[in-house]
Amino acid sequence: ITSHHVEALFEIMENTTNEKKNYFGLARGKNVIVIQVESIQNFVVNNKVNGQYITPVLNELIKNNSIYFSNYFEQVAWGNTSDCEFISHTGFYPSIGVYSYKNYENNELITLPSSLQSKGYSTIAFHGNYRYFWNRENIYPVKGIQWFIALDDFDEGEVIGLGLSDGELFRQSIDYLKELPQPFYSFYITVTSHHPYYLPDEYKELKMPEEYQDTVLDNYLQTIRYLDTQIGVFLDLLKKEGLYDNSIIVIYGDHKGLDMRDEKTNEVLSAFLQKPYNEREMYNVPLIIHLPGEDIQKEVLTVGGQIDFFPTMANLLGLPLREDSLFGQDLLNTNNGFVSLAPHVAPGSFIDDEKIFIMANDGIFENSRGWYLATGEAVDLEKCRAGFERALLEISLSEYVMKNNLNVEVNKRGLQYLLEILEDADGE
Ligand code: GP9
Repeated sequence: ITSHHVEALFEIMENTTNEKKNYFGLARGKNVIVIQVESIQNFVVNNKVNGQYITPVLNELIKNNSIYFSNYFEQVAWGNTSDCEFISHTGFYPSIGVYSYKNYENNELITLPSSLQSKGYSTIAFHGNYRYFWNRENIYPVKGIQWFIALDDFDEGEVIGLGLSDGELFRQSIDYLKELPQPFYSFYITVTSHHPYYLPDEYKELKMPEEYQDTVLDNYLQTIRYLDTQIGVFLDLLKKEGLYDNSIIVIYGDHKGLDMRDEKTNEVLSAFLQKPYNEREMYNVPLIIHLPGEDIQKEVLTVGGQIDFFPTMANLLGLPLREDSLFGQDLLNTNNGFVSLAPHVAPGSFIDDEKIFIMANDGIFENSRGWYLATGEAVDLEKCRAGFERALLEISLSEYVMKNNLNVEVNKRGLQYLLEILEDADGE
């Protein structure tokens, strides 16, 4: 990386930032409840199987007092679920070396939870698996999460698949929430919809058509429907305990559940969606921000990714953030989406509001694929070169900041600070 590259990046970023801040501070001072859902993809939202809605609770939520980001994309690398946490909380890319939660465990970080903590919030995370999974126990304090409630802290309860069932996780968490000083930031990592999507029969609510019975799609949709039902139960509990009205509830998907590279999965998904199951569908996860009491019902179509979560939330919560200190952008204040995709396996891939570009496995630009989102028509690859370069540059710069433990400085001084460092290096 040279200072010349960084300057070029600034130019692009400047053009993508709007001057006026819509929705700034709309949720200031509210409790924040974030549910990071295992493997949920956006195609399940407002979609039916055999005449039944897959996610009736989420669909209702979207219709009332919510902002729904329907063109939102996963950006995880080796750390999968934990990378989603890392990106969403920091506004930086995941490590493309060892997974971020290991690689950056000794860093100093400015994150969504730490920023809220410095404004007087209590911060807590709930996860129904072991505390050492993905090194969470060591990095959560670094990220400003004060209490981490993991499997051994919960009472013995229902276990499904990878850990405590989603229903049990939500139910048991209520006692902690009731005791927490408010406002609080409460972060949930669900696991029941984890591959291979095992669910006891008594919880299977969807009647699947014969052609999908016992396919991966059947199992997947059943666990997603279970999650949806449990979110409904959780919302009722929050209301009963008087915690709903003064909270915002945020729900998003961590990463894909169904891999298009698996032939059978691809076949069944393409049949179900009645169009080719490709990267556009696979990487698309939902983001819903539910704001009880706010007269708002909005679908954001701008393309965004997990890297945009921190700036978007910071705006809603009225947290002052330098616009030039992160790679993501506030999705409520831009019409110019850009998301770098698959940073570890196909770096340079990206999606913007017009097109998607997928870098070839052999790393040769000319062998890559790109198409227009509206028509599916192939795009001239030269039209993708600028986005490709931007994606690569953002990933390398982010890695540079994290490797050199510069996150706090960059948050304070902006990426301009990086430019100065690199200029010095160029001069040497
Ligand atoms: C376990 C859970 C699953 O802690 O977060 O992680 P994944 O295997 O999906 O990365």
